[in-house]
Amino acid sequence: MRSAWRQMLLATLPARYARALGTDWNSKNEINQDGQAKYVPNGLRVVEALLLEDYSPEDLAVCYADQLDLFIGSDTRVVGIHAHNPLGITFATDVYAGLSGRDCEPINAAEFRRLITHPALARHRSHLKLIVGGPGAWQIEHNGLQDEWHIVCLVSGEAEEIIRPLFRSVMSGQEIPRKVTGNSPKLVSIPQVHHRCTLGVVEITRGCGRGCQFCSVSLRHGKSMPLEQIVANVRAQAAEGADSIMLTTEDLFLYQKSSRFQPNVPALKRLFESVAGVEGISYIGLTHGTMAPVVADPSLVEELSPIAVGRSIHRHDASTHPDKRYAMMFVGLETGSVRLFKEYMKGKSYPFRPEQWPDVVLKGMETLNRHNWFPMCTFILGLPGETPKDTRESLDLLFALKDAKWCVVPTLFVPLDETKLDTEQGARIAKLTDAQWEFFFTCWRYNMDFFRKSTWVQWRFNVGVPLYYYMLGRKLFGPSMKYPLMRFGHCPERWMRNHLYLDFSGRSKPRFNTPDKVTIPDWPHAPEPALPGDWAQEPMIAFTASKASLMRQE
Ligand code: B12
Ligand code: SF4
Repeated sequence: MRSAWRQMLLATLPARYARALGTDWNSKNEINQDGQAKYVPNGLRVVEALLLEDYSPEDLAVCYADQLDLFIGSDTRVVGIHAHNPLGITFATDVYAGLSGRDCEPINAAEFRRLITHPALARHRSHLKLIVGGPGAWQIEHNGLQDEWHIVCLVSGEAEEIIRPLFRSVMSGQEIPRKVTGNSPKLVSIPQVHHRCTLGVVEITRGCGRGCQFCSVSLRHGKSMPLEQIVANVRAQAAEGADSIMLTTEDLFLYQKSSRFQPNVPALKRLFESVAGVEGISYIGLTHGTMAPVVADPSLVEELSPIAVGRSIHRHDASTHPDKRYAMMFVGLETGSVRLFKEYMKGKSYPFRPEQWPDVVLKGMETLNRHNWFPMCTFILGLPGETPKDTRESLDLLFALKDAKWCVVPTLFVPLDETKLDTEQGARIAKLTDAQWEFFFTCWRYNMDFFRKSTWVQWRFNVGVPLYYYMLGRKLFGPSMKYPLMRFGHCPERWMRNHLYLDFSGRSKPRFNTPDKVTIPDWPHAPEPALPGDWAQEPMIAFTASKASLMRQE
């Protein structure tokens, strides 16, 4: 599967219906002749590269759950598992599985359970130690499952500087702590990867610096990877058959930026050209980006488009590119409420003021769309203290984006571990207000209208929606979801006019309009968000990503 967008969405679906939905793809992962995984998440490849500094390739295997029996034996000493989202309790994931009832596990969680309870691990428990690390490792501690799953050590945070001593301790028979948290490593500690990563992930920057309070990666120190290392990692992907690369970053426009969040267009162009120039690479994909740089420097998107759009794997009829290609990038919009924006994410709009956020979003979307960038944007519902007025402001912004070329994914606030909001209450789907339901299903109505490939699909949804409501939705969530859901099912707007906040019947106009220009304010007191990192002049080196996988030590 080459579509990140599809993988993200499928991770969130209820496992119980995976087969019916055609998403029982986990066991179809590609493997090498010896049974090892062809590609795994980049974080796991980083772990592998670090271990290869101390052990020989014969001492180590990287595989999927289905091949565990081939690699775990009486001489296995340690098994390391990568956890991206092991219990499915991050933004978005449990929301969509939750629509089918509280006891419905998302696919991510069911697959992780299948891996961690694998009989091969149980059979050899007496002589091997189980270590679990990765961005979702915190979820296991959060739900108190470390002992039930016999995990000896949970590794959180960035692990470059702790992996080797940790594994050496295990191999020499020493006790290891129940939990280790890694700090941001020096750039030189991040190794080059040896093998292929899922989706051809190649990290180009790490960390962010805009300081959003709900975000875990905001705590990572900012770095740009050296171009030589990026290209070497791209070559490692191509050498093992990858034809597409996913440039991985919290914000594409931070790559080699100056100290004031100013995009470095020449460096970005060099990056794209260098990656596109590697033999065997036909496609380039992107992970994340922010809106503010797009508005602050409109030439940026134009300059990058020949490769970002021309080498994209995505196509859509709405694109004006000759091959109908469009560049896709994840962009966190999160809210239309300036009050919530100021409270939790004011660095996101820099160099613009938080009050300019709706204008930045609208202008940024216009610029992106003009150059055939159709972003996948997230909003967070239920941020701590969100009022109906805040939700209505998000609806107003959503209304103004009605004709945009994009995908919009509503998520529910989750207090991620080690973020500034980690002690807050998470939002619950069963407690969504009328306006939040309206926001939720209006987003999916937009997506259905923009991405629908056939009227047959839409027709099936239109029929399925009332059936879902009367057979399940009403019982699980009450009447608040009724009219928003009917909008998703394309019921005539005139039936809903008196029940919903936004009126799509054409009688009212959006409150916000795309401005001609958004002016960068004069900042009298240099209010740039505090950078937690060392974006400045570190030398340069690089790193890696994952799925469910393992290492073995003989
Ligand atoms: C690329 C990416 C994806 C890709 C590819 C995923 C893949 N399977 O490879 C796609 C787009 C498909 C994706 C999907 C999802 N993702 Co994602 N993804 C990322 C992203 C941008 C980069 C990951 C990466 O390669 N990082 C670089 C490596 C080096 O970092 P790392 O993985 O954290 O690894 C380090 C440590 O964690 C540790 N480590 C890793 N593995 C192991 C294993 C062991 C044994 C040990 C000891 C240590 C260890 O060592 C590494 C070096 O320090 C991150 C954000 C980020 N910048 O990290 C989000 C991120 C990891 N994703 C996230 C989420 C929520 C998801 C989804 C669940 C989204 C959704 N649907 O709701 C899905 C799940 C899909 C799945 N299970 O495969 C969250 C995780 C939050 C959490 N768990 O608390 C993150 C942090 C983004 C965010 N800010 O919210 N993702
Ligand atoms: S902009 Fe905010 S949400 Fe995005 S990575 Fe940076 S801190 Fe996290």
